[in-house]
Amino acid sequence: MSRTHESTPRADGFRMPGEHEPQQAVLMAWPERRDTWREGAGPARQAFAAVAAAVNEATPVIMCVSAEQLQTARSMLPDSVEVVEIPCNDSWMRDIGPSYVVDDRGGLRGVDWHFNAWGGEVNGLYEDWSLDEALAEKVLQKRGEDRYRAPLVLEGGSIHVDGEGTCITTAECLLHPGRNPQLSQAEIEDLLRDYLGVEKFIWLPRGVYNDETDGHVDNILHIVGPAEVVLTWCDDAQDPMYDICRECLKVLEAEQDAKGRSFTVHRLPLPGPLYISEEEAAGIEPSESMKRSTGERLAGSYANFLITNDRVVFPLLDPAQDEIARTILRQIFPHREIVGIEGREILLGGGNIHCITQQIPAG
Ligand code: KQY
Repeated sequence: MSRTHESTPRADGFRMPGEHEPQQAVLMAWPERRDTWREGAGPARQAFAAVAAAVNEATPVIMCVSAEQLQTARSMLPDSVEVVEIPCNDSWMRDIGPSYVVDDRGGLRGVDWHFNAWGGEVNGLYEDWSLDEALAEKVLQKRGEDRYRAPLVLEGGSIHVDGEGTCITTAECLLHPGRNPQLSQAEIEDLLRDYLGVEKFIWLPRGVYNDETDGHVDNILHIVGPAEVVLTWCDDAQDPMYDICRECLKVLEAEQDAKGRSFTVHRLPLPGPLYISEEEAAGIEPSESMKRSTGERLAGSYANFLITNDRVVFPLLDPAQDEIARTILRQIFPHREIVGIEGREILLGGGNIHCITQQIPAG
C-alpha cells in the first residue's frame, strides 16, 4: 500500500543516493510514439530490448508497457524482465519515473515531480503528457512504495546527485521559462534541498548543443563517485560543443562538492559530430513540436550511460570513438563491467541509455 507524505524527504531523513550506490531494480518504459521513433518504433524497440537485456544481467529490469504492446514487449524481452501494464506518452523513464530517496534505516520512497514534456506551453515536445505525468504515481502504487509529490516541474535527467549532498545541474534547463518561471534560482535550490536531501548546487551553464531537453545535465556529464565526474569533451574549435564543455570545466574546477572536495574531471570524447540521415528523417512521422529533419545535428554523448551495480551500460554511437570511450570508462570503473549497446536509435529519439532508465536504489 502506497502512501503520499505531506512532509519532505529532507524533513523525514531521506536523501537521493548516487547512481554508483547499490540498486535493487531499474525501471524502463516501452517505446511507441511514431513522431519520436522511426518506422513505427520497431528499431527503437530492438534497441530498448537490448538495453533492458544488458541491464538485466546486473540488475532486475521492470518494463512499463501499454496494454496494446504487452505481447510484443514480452516476446522481445528476456523472460526475467518484469513487464507491467503502465502506459506513457513517451518512454523516457529517467524523466517521467520517480526519483528514489532512501534513509539510514533501509527506507525507500519515490519523489514524483511534475512533468510537462520538457517545456509545456513554452516549448514542450508534445501537447498531451497526461500519461507521463501519471506514471510515477502508478509505479509507486504498483510497487507499494511511499510517495512525495514535489511542487516543481523537473525531469530526472536534469539533475545528477552524488548521494553525499551535491547536486549538479544546468542553468539552461532548470532556469528555462518552460519549467518553473514563477520560481527564482534560490527557490528552485530550496525545493531541491528538500526533495533530494542535498546541500550544495553546481550550476553548469549549458548542456549538449541542440539537445531538445534544454540541455539536460545527464547528456553532458555523469557523476561517477564522490567528487568525481566524466564530462563530454570536444577539441574542435569550430564545433559549438568546444565552448560549452570548456564553460562546464571552468565551473567544475572552481567549485567544491558538499563535503569541500575538489572535483576530478575525466574527459570523454564527443562522438561524431552526428547528423540525422535522409532515410532516418523520412521514417519519423512529422508532428507540431518535434522537428526531425535531414542533416540536423544530433545531441549524441557517451556521458549518457547507466551505472548499475557491477555494470556500466553505455551507448555505441561512432565506430571511430566507441573504443576510446570504452577504454576511458574501463579506467574510471575498474571494478565494473563496461558494456556497449547500439545507441543510435535511442539518440534519434533525443536522448540515450541514461534517459530511458531509472534506478531503484537498494534501500
Ligand atoms: O535527456 C533525457 N533525459 C531525455 C531525452 C528526452 C527526449 C525527448 N524526445
